[in-house]
Amino acid sequence: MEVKQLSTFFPNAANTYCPGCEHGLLLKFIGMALEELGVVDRAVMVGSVGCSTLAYKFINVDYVQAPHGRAPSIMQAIKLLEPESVVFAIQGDGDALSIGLQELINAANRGIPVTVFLYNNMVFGMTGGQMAPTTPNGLKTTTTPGGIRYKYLGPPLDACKILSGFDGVKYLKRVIITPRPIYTKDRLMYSSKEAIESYRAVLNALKTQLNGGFSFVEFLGTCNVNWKMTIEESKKYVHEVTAKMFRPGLCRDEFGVEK
Ligand SMILES: Cc1ncc(C[n+]2csc(CCOP(=O)(O)OP(=O)(O)O)c2C)c(N)n1
Ligand code: SF4
Repeated sequence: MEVKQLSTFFPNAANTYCPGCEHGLLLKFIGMALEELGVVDRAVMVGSVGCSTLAYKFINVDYVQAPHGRAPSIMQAIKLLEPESVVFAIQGDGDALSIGLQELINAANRGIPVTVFLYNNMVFGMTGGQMAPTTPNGLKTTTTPGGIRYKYLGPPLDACKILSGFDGVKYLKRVIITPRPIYTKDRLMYSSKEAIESYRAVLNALKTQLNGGFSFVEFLGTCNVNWKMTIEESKKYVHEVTAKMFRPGLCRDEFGVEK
């Protein structure tokens, strides 16, 4: 079978994400969606800070690096200067919901048509697994080695709940990007359902931007290295713990792009 090389990516770039991480999957879905929509030539990625920044090594589209948490502000500026551009960022949960929450909220309130893809792995991944505003009760992090306790730190921030309060947001969805482990009699396999749903969410978010609306998708992913889990354990964790806390689903589709 011939494997088609996506023109959105530099050929032969070596993968620098950790094995088992879904950051690379998300980037691939974005490239596929840009090609399907025929907008690679006018795509601009704004790099946030965190492991999503590694994308600049792979994706062959215009790229602007923002300071930590400031991607939504840079995205709005690009869109206002170049209205024909298709502007997106992948933000980590630490980037978007801690240092950058103010920028995100103001972007959602204004509703300038740009797209934020949130990769929620519930820790600060790139810097070594510190607690994030999304860390669940019990998960041990490098800054909370005994595990988070809501009693002292409060419950995790829910991005979709926050953004659903802003009329500027025209497409709002949470999906699981982590493949579910499937145990058969003699082997471990992984479900492809999550990949299909994640790809559709990427496509629909970009379609919303092309229709003139602000779009936001949260992807529930892993960081097995910092969670100190095997790849298999981390993927189970997302399905058994994360998805019960951050419920996947469509919150808003104002332009009906899901139909
Ligand atoms: C102003 C500023 N403060 C701190 C940092 C250090 N820093 C780099 S990546 C990062 C955490 C990113 O975590 P997250 O956004 O959750 O992304 P992940 O790496 O988990 O995908 C931090 C705090 C920085 N680069 N700039
Ligand atoms: S540190 Fe975590 S989020 Fe970053 S590439 Fe590795 S597994 Fe992925």
